[in-house]
Amino acid sequence: MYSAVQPSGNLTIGNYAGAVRNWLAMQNEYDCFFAIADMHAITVRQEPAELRRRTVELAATYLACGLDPEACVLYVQSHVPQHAELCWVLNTCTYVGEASRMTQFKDKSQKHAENINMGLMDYPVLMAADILLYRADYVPVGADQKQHVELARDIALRFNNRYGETFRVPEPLIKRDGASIRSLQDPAKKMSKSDENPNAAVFLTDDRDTVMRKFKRAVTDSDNCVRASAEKPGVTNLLNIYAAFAGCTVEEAERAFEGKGYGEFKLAVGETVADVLSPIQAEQKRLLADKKFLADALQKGAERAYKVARKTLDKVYRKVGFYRGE
Ligand code: ATP
Ligand code: LTN
Repeated sequence: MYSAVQPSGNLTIGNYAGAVRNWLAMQNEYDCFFAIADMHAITVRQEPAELRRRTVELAATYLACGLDPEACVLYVQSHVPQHAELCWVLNTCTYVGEASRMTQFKDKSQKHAENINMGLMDYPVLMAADILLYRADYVPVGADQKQHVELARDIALRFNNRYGETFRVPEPLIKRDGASIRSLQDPAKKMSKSDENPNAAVFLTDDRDTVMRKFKRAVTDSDNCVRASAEKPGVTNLLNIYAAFAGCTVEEAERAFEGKGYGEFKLAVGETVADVLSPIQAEQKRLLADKKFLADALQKGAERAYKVARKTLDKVYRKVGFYRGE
């Protein structure tokens, strides 16, 4: 199992509901690799000191959410050089046409029109390298990353056809509930940690008052009936969030709020989210006070990742015909 998050900002409840939450149950069942994708993060401009700080903070968040560095391999992508090396080889098995058709590339090109760099287009190929290096069968992600995992599958199949059986062909694992949390200010957009409107996203670091305020201001509609439907994207989003954080289904949440108004519903969503966040925040704070522990844990993670990555890359280099000395 392989997944990653970019240290491009504070984690949102979207990242938690769509990704990290689902990893917790899996860490004891599968061989799991979870990375901090700092090489992906620099495809949009990052302030170097901030990127460094966010990388450690993300490690602390992973642990605070309940990932156990003994049970899974937790590491920073740039600590393992094979990611960039495999990406180069996979670039030669990826067509410019398919990379430029990726939805995220098109979205980010629009959002960062002044900086459409090669890395932005190469993003899914680096992601394929991440996944294929560890021979992952499953990739638990939010719905927005499905297209990228599918591209990784195509690249793996293409390489295997050209050079002989080398890679496992991965599958995306996308939970129905919580896979696509929307912006609280514009449900047409996904909630994103790099949204410029601070009220659009609830961050794992937001205190109770901030969480309550953001939900209170969340966009809904005027009919005051708590039901999920395509015509009510704002309320549907809040129901999804409630279900993900209360640990129930959307149908159960609808039943719980039958006959109740939006005011009461929004309060309950806020309380439920804040109740999940407060122990995570306390633990993150405790962990961040011990930088040495975090650095050691990440170094051990990188060593474990490196062993697997090196083996795969050696095999790839042999398959493509790179001279290895004998
Ligand atoms: P950025 O805004 O910097 O592009 P992001 O918030 O979209 O970042 P990523 O680092 O790209 O977050 O994603 C990390 C994981 O969280 C991925 O598995 C992704 O699918 C998931 N994810 C991101 N946003 C959401 C969301 N709104 N709902 C559910 N899952 C999400
Ligand atoms: N692009 C992913 C983060 C990511 C990832 C991965 C996810 C980088 N490498 C490998 C799954 C597998 C994102 O969530 N935006």
